[in-house]
Amino acid sequence: MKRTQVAVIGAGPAGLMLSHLLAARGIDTVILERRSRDYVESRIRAGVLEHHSAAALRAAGVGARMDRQGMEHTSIDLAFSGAHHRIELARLTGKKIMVYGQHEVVKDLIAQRLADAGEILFEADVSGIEGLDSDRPIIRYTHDGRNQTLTCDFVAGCDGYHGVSRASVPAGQIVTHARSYPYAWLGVLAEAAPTSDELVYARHDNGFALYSMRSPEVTRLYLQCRPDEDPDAWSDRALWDELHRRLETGDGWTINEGPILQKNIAPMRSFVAEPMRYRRLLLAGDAAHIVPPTGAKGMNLALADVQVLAPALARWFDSADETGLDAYSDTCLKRIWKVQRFSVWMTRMLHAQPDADGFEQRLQQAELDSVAASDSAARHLAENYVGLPLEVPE
Ligand code: RFL
Ligand code: PHB
Repeated sequence: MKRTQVAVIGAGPAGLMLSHLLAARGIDTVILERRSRDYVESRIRAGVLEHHSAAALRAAGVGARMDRQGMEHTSIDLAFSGAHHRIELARLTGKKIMVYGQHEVVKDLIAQRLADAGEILFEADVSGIEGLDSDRPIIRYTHDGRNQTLTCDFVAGCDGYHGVSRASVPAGQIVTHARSYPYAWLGVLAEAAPTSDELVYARHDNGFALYSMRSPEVTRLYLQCRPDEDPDAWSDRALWDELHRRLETGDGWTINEGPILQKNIAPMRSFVAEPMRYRRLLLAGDAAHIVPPTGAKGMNLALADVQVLAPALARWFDSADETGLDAYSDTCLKRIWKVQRFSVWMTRMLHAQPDADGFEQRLQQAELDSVAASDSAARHLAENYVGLPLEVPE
């Protein structure tokens, strides 16, 4: 039977960063990831790193490529009522954000784990966790076509919203809070040079649109759509026409078109599991919480969780001191609920609400006008967007 100190389920940002931070503290991990290395390294997802997340990657020694190839941004634009309004993040907060794809973060972390002789088992599908009440949990997984087991002191459930970790907790031990939204995002990756230095968040009567980027050659775009929409029902022409319509405001700025490399539907939900711990199982990242993507927070929350979790686990291994682990869930959840609130606020402010009456529509307009008209309202947005303070108990 294979054995490790912390069994990490999932090689997303949460699992990889946790394993890296624990290795730096001399703690042994095995990462079990159901997908192939190639799959996780090319999965297009988030694109924005908060100021803290970029700093944490740098401090952990995995920020060099990000600093070379990532794009530091000092502002974002809101487009509504036929005009662009700049939110000057750096002027309002003294902080910047980094536009760097999640798959690049994942690549950097995998390369570093492997260079440090860390163990990542790809195509290792976890089917169940046993013994969470004992001090030797057992993980069952299939790898190389065989049923295998891994024993450990702790299980880190970093396996996303649909993973097995949260589902392994006995009924009634974790409370979940959830909201769904009557829309989703149609994501488009295009080989087209970005024409804006900043991300553009557009509120249009046809629905929200977002203009983002992955590199000086690749644009990332999103359109609000119905949750059941078939991305293939959209021709490339129809997509570009709709993107022009929603993003351009008649001030001369236009978007570049180019070959569409990928189309996908990103579902939208809010979800929080409380607490984020059940005995020897610690949940982190999307396994514990989902925010709608309008605030660009999912990857950042995943990275924030493990910055709290790694020192807490290290304390337990060093001196059997459980105070960090006891505080883990409350420490994270306090910040997670603020981030959830911001993400919901941004979502409601910027999406066309299918069931909104005239009163709701005017409130939404007033919300946007307030942010554009007042430095303090803009600062509130900016402070949340660049990232709320993260207290990491050491
Ligand atoms: P991940 O990245 O989903 O990783 C979980 C991993 O667990 C594996 N797994 C299993 N492995 C073994 N056995 C099993 N039984 C397993 N079940 C699952 C999975 O294969 C996977 O590799 O979770 P993590 O690490 O918590 O990271 C969370 C982020 O991925 C997520 O929050 C963000 O991508 C959300 N998000 C955004 N976040 C941002 O911070 N900024 C953004 O700009 C942003 N944009 C987005 C987003 C998410 C999107 N989608 C697709 C939902 C844009 C989109 C379109
Ligand atoms: C992205 O580039 O994928 C992105 C950027 C900002 C968001 C969401 C996604 O709010």
